[in-house]
Order: sequence, then structure tokens, then C-alpha cells
Amino acid sequence: MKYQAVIFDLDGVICHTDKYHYLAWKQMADDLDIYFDEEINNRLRGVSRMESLEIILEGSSRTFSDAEKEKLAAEKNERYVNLLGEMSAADLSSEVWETLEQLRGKGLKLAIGSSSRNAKLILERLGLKDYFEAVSDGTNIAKSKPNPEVFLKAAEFLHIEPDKCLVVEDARAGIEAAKNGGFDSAGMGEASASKDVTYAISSFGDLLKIV
Ligand code: B16
Ligand code: MG
Repeated sequence: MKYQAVIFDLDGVICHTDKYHYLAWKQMADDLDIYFDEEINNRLRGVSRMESLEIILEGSSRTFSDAEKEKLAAEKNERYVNLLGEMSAADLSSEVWETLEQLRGKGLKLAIGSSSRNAKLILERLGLKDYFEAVSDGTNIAKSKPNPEVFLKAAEFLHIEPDKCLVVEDARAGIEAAKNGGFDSAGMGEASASKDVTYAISSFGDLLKIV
């Protein structure tokens, strides 16, 4: 078997918290009278909270102090975390759940590689708190995707070399991160069109055809 482990991005792959990020950022953009749409939102996929804020603020003619930026990011996160309160195990699709179970049944180790500092809370909401062998997230990295740190840490936690791990991503930045770290990748949605993707997949269950 080519792969010994699969490292999953969280937001946009395992679950659809991307819609909550969008709503929370949209509220901020509207309050500041900044144009924000789905296309700009796509640039935020896999990117850290502060880098996401910088991208949205490009749409404003005024400048913001570091203290203002910290406050805006904290307020956005508060709105986002409130929205996460609406999530439960029912938000985990049966396709994702059944695919995870089958991958595990094939003897693969499963891990999370997410930029989010809320990853553990999301896993708890989905009923997946103790499901993955390793969780590497925004709380254990200094550099966000396209830097490979988050995936390299996941591989290190698993004690498996990058070339034996498959990374699953919905973000172009994530596919680039995988490539930079020496990982093969499977790209969904936006990420399936990345020039760096190893396998373009149209649905989560397609992973079973790869491994
Ligand atoms: P937080 P992923 C990423 O999660 C999101 O795609 C991205 O939109 C977000 O800005 C980032 O997490 C940080 O999230 O504000 O919760 O720390 O796709 O890497 O699982
Ligand atoms: Mg993602």
C-alpha cells in the first residue's frame, strides 16, 4: 500500500464550517463598509485568522492599527464560535463518516492538519474528539499554509514520513503546503484545480479509489 496515513484538512473537507467563517467575516466587512463576496472568501481558505483579516482589509481605503486589527479578529472569532454552537454530530455527513471508517478499516492512520485554532472545539461538536490518531492545528504552528508546518507536525505526531501520507485539502494554499512538505495531495472543490494537486477528487468518498 502506497500510503500509511491520511491527513485531513478540517474546514471545507471534514465539515462545512467555511459557511460560518463566511458569515462571521461578512458581518465585519458590512460593518466597515468593505466589499466582500464568495470569491474573496475563497482566498481565505486554509489561511490563518490574522492573514484572512489582512486580505479583507485590502478592500478598505483606511489603515487600521494593530490594536484595531486584534479587536476585529477577536470579535469575528466570537461570532464564529457562537455559530459553531449550532453544530452537532448531525453535521457530519454520512459520506464523510463512512469513508473515514473504511479508510481506518484498511489499516490507515488518520490525522487532522488544520490552520484553525478552533479545531479541537469543532471536532468535539462533531463527536470526533478522540477519533483521530493525531491533531495538528493552529495552536501548534508558527507559520500557516502554504508553509507545510501543520502537515509536517501531523506526520511527526504519527511517526510516519511525509511521502507515506496523503493530505486532503479544499484550499489551494493547502495543496501548495502539502507539496512544499513532500506530501501527495487530494484536492476537493477549489483545490482540485490547483496545478500542484496529485489527485483531483469530486467527492470525499473518492478517497477510497486512491488509497
Ligand atoms: P480560526 P482549515 C482554516 O481551517 C480555515 O479554512 C480558514 O478560513 C481560517 O481562517 C483558519 O482555519 C483559521 O481559523 O480563526 O478558527 O483559527 O481549512 O485549515 O481547517
Ligand atoms: Mg480547508
